[in-house]
Amino acid sequence: MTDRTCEVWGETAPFAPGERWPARADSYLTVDEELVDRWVRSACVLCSNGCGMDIAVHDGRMVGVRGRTADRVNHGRLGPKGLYGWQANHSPDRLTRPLIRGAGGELAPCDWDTAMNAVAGRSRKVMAEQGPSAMAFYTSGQLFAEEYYAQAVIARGGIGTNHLDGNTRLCTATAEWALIESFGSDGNPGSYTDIDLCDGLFLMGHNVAETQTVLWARMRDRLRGPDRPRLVVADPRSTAPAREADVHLPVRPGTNVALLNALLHEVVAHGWTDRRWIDAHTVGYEELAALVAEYTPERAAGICGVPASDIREAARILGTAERLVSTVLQGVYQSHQATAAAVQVNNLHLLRGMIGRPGCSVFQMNGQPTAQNTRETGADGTLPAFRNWQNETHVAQLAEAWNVDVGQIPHEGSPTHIMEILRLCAEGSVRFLWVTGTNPAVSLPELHRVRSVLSRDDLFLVVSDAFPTETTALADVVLPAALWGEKTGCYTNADRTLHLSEKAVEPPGEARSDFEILLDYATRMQLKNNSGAPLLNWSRPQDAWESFCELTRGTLCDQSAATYGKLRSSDGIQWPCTASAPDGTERLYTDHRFATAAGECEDFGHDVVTGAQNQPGEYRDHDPDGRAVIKSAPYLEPREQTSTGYPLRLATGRRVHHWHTRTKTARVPQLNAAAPGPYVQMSVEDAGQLGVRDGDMVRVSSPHGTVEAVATVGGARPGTVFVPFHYGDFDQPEGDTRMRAANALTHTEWDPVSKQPLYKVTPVRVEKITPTADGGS
Ligand SMILES: Nc1nc2c(c(=O)[nH]1)N[C@H]1C(S)=C(S)[C@@H](COP(=O)(O)OP(=O)(O)OC[C@H]3O[C@@H](n4cnc5c(=O)[nH]c(N)nc54)[C@H](O)[C@@H]3O)O[C@H]1N2
Ligand SMILES: Nc1nc2c(c(=O)[nH]1)N[C@H]1C(S)=C(S)[C@@H](COP(=O)(O)OP(=O)(O)OC[C@H]3O[C@@H](n4cnc5c(=O)[nH]c(N)nc54)[C@H](O)[C@@H]3O)O[C@H]1N2
Ligand code: SF4
Ligand SMILES: [Mo]
Repeated sequence: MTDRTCEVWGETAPFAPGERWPARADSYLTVDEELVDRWVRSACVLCSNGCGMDIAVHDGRMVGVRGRTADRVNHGRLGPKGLYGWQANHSPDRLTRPLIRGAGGELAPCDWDTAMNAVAGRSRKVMAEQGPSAMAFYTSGQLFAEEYYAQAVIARGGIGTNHLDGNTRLCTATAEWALIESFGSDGNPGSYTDIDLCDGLFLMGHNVAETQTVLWARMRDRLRGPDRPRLVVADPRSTAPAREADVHLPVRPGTNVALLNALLHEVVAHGWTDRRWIDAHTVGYEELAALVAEYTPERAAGICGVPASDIREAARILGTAERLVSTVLQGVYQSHQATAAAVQVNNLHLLRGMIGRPGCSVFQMNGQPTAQNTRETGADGTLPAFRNWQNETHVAQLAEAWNVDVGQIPHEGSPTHIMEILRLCAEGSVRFLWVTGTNPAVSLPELHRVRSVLSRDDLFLVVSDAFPTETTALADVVLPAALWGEKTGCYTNADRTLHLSEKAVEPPGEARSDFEILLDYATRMQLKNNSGAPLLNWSRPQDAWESFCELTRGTLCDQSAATYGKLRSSDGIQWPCTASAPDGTERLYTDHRFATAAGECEDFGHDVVTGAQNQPGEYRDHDPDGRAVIKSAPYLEPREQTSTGYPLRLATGRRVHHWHTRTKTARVPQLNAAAPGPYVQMSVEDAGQLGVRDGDMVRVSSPHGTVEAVATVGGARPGTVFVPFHYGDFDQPEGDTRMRAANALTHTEWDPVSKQPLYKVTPVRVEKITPTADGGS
């Protein structure tokens, strides 16, 4: 079989607008197909694309995967992570027993009773001494919906703390908030089938070819087919999509708002707007038009470092396309002014009336496979099923569904974001933190600070993971978790497609699903509803799913007809999925009525420049009542400026073969071999000036820390440095003490609206490390 770590996207299958994307059955098996005992329905969990796949089982073990050709998302295709990634489940160093830190300071194996009694016992002690707001939970974008919902009910309805967040905060908090600010609610309006129909495609800070390989295959097959869409890519690096683009805008990192304002300037100036549509379905147009009038292509060219003529040409493509699809991801979300920039892409679609109809959508993209569910179930910065914390009726609905008092559910302020939770830990006011399915000791910014907070003596740290990680090393109790394939649950991809993933094999040793662990905790904590019954009255994930779906009834994300039975017989269903739309709904807002009415909206929104929260009274007085809200913003410079000491800008991010902190992909032979170590990508010009050649060892320094790795020269605009954030120290070769984690360089700062940390605008300098005579450095 072809080595798909090299042939990342596989063969092209060009297709014309409106045709079905040809199917292709990708598979990888480690045994002969005849030996497969059964195929178990699932979907990939190694990015937000959510490709439908089956897991092959032989003798009680996973032995491979195959894409499902009928699935609406991938038509059978799988990328390298999807094909090979499952092998991590078999890693010999899986956590198979709970661990507890003994008097000597070492983590030692123990039984579940001992571990869970320690967790519940400490919870009760902390709550008795300091109250529920000394308790915090930090979850994931990689568990299943049922698990997040259990977590949300425990924290918000049972413990009564507002300190519950997900690592989705680092990931797609800005997607969530950009959708809320413009349309009143989370949930991407369009469908992947819009890619099959579009004649204009805009990728804004999204390296889709490496980060959602199957989605790129779909785009590429349109680009290679008849009537190809015209493609605009904004990215400081010449990524694979940039190389296929009609216009590539290699903007200076951190200048997105200036670029987008100039593109909107051109759209308005040339009358590429749909005024009737704007007047009927939006508010805020006049302010935007007045503001972008100042942003000529020449002015933006000076800020962004790209030719004004290219900005004009890009605007012409976006302004004259008849069916436009735009995607936005971390090049926007992890920069300063993240939400302010992301909503400008929504505005492009609103100005052109290109939303809620075939071939037209903005995708505020997701990254993690189940981040959408973290957001929908209320396991991050919003309440479950898109309930607005400032809307008393919404909070009362939750209290009724859970049969608890309204006062039990904290809603005096916006749910606490992780960077704030860390600050509370550092201050000693949070003394219990349970981290599930995320590795903050590598993925949060300003690592030395994060690691020192997580190591505090007065903080009881519980970590649920499947592998030993940099974070489990700091824990007081480690709980061994079952992984995907070893448990059942649902998740939703970036175009609202739901899949059910069934348990294929038993977890190793004593590992348990997060669902079981959370139910056990709720029992030990004796969490009860007002009738004295268990607050989480469930025994199986299916019970939690049914309960969650009931809570969504009547909301934008209504999933009341998406039963396990329905999902078992489907090839991916897009919510809303209701009695009147049992097979799901391809597009939201087809009637051009948005979710902005005061009684419906998920949040009253913010000033996208300052982050100031809108107040309910003020919102109701100017109720947009179903119209989308156009929010404008002037360009502001990043707070941390480049200087003679730190003349370059560091953008951190991803490469195709690795997943995040590599806890899975470092344990997959094919993927690890394809990308064994970190590197520092720089422009030919900067490297030339510093005398750095490809393969030289370099040191990158920021005001916050230092990283050392091999230089890769080329592919970035001058002034930009790129370091993948995948490499921590858990598998660092013995004796090698160099810091490899990109987050040693980043700092503690976040977007004022979404509270997403800034990972792509750090000022740095690069120096060549001269090898010493003995070969060391
Ligand atoms: N292989 C792989 N795939 C993944 C993941 C993974 O770890 N590995 N993670 C998944 C997750 S959780 C996420 S969130 C997604 C992220 O997916 P992406 O957002 O596509 O990935 P990144 O590499 O973080 O950043 C995208 C691009 O932003 C560009 N960029 C940097 N600064 C700027 C700027 O100021 N303006 C613009 N316009 N662009 C800029 C970078 O050069 C980079 O190419 O990927 C998902 N898919
Ligand atoms: N510098 C920099 N930093 C970044 C980013 C960047 O671009 N640059 N990107 C940010 C983004 S977008 C993201 S999404 C984050 C990702 O950051 P993390 O969430 O820290 O990354 P992962 O390595 O995916 O960590 C997930 C952990 O959960 C475990 N796990 C997997 N499945 C399960 C399960 O079912 N149950 C349990 N209990 N554990 C499980 C895995 O073993 C792993 O240790 O990093 C962020 N940090
Ligand atoms: S594109 Fe994403 S979901 Fe699809 S196979 Fe690759 S990693 Fe998995
Ligand atoms: Mo992410």
